[in-house]
Amino acid sequence: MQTKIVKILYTAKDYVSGQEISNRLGVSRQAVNKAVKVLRDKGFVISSVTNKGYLLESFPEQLCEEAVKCLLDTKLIGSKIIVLDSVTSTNDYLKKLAAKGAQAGTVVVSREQTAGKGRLGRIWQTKKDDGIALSILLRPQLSPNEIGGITPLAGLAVCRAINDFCKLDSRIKWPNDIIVGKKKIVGILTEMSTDFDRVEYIIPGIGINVGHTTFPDNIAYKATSILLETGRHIDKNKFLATVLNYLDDAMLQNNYTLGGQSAEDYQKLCASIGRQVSFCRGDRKISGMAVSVNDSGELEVMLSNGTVATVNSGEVTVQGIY
Ligand code: BT5
Repeated sequence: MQTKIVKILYTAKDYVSGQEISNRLGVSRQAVNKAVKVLRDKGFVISSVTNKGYLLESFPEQLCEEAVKCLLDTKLIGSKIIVLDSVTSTNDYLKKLAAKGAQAGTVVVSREQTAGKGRLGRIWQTKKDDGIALSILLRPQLSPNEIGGITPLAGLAVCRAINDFCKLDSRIKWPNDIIVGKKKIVGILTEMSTDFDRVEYIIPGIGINVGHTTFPDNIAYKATSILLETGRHIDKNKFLATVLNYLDDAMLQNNYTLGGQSAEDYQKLCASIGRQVSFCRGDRKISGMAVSVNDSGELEVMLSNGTVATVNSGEVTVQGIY
């Protein structure tokens, strides 16, 4: 009911009487008063004037389920949203829910992670309230060898959400970083569980640097945040809703696979393409020019002998970035 009240007040953009809300929701005036009180406790600023009713003045500063839900325009992602104050890792938390049968589209978002994970056992740092850590549960009808598009599609969606909402020119550093200039603003870690030849679930986990003004010494040279890049504090709830809207669109419109228009769009936003890159094959370090990303999400690199190498995982260093 609280989400519905927020939606009514947000769409009205004017006073709405308690009676009208109770009629529209088929609940008592008392129930409406009670729900408004809960919303105020959560940080919504809702003014009330006798004979006029309620007016939504502003959303909470902190992430809040009702605020995000009211702004969602999705078919799947965000069907359920769990907002946590603190968690070890949103991916780990959601993996446990997924194993117990949680529905596709469930989103876990946390104000803080105490053991945020990067790839290959690395650490992702999420400073309380400065970062947004989120994980999304997907259950696509794909076989494990068809899921290569999920991370690029997630990157494409988040990159567009940042550029649209924050008016930034962020780009994708293949395969899973989003950068502004030469610094990382988003990291993505996709984890999955498979059952023989079927994907049971797949969880893209996304860490976004929002309000950091500083970073620990070991990453300060290569990390940035929305606040550092724009000089502005953003409305986190509106921003998160934008991210989820873009993710829903990217996953469903492309049936979770990269190809056609989405592959073209990815290439355009991919900062690695057209640059000298290096990667490892066994003990050898190989260098070449990144020329494209194929529909499986692999990076194609033109070597000096004219052959094209396909890189599907591991570390790629992009000259001039990090
Ligand atoms: C990633 O790994 O970039 C994936 C990060 C995924 C984080 C999300 S948050 C929600 C979900 N729950 C989780 O537990 N994880 C996911 P990788 O490409 O391996 O990069 C990790 C490296 O990035 C670290 O070794 C640091 O050098 C650097 N790093 C760590 N925290 C950072 C930050 N906040 N901003 C920029 N760089 C960071």
